[in-house]
Amino acid sequence: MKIKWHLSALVILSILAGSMAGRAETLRQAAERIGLLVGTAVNPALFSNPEYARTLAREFNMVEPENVMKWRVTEPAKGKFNFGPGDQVVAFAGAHGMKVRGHNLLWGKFNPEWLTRGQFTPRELRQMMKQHIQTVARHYRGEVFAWDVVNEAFDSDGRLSHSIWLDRPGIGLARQGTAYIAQAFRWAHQADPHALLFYNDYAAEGIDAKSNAIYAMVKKFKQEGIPIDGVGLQLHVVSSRALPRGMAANIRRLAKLGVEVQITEMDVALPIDSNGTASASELSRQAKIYAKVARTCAAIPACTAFQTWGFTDRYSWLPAYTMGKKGAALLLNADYRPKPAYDAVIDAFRQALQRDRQIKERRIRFEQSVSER
Ligand code: 9MR
Repeated sequence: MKIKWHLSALVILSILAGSMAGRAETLRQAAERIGLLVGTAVNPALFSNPEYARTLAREFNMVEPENVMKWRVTEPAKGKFNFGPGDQVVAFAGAHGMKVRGHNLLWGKFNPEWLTRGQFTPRELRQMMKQHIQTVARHYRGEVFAWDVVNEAFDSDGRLSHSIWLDRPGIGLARQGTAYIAQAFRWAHQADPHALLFYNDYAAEGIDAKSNAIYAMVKKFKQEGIPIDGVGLQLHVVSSRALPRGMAANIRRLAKLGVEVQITEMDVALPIDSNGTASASELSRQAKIYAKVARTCAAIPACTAFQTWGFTDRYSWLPAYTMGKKGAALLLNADYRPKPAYDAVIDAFRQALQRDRQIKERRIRFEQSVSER
């Protein structure tokens, strides 16, 4: 009788604990012990799915809308703002004690057609850029703690990408390099003086032409008093390629300029079969890649957040983007079960604490030094 009771209790317990049975702590708990934000991109249309919502609230202490704070959604017609979906993200975060990272105020791509096809003059564009940045940043004042103010403005060779804001036709600063980016940061700061303001980009995590250009920009902004607080390193990586060299050195040199670094969009794309499944060896290769990035970030006080671009393989931008060739890129599989990468990231956070018992305090101190700028 007793044995039977124990058995059924065990069965019930493991059903309750679901896929997390046997694990000592969640990602969120492990991150909090080292003062790190652990986040994910989210889609508020999925909050009504109980498994999505439950997993999200349990595993993360930060969320970032994957799409709903982008220009196309927030200003779908000129001067008409739509904050509904973004507000849902803020409400979810509030209900579960999570922070909200805003993404993004300005980007040269994926803008609404009324804007890209509008044939506006530089003067008009300047006015629209200011209005957009300030209306959105003001709406979320006190709710979004950090903004990607400008997203993906550089080419891989370190030159500024052509865009509607820079030179097509631009806001009137076409031959002045990063001046339009500086302007975006000034306007965002006016609208929300307390939000941390980030420049965010991909393939700029190691030391190369692109990250050098970003470094040079941040240095210049700091010298000129342009309000920049951080650099977002996206970390969209592919399992078949080695991680960029010099990531720790890149983070450290940015930190010396007095800015935070956040890993903002990590995923590790694997080759998948027609069911979306990756091989066991690919999954373990993926775990190693995640571990390396998580270890690097967790150990450096200036690295204040580790975020992935979604959390379940069920919803990832990659399969659609690669026409079914790549996917399985996140920490949980399509059934919300933890993958080797999930355990590897928790282990990385734990190791950071074992190696440096003061890491949490150091991170908090670094954050304070940035917000006191
Ligand atoms: O994952 C996002 C996808 O759903 C959108 O269609 C796309 C265009 O808005 O943006 C994707 O997210 C990108 C992010 O905003 C910036 N860095 C690269 C991300 C993946 O493409």
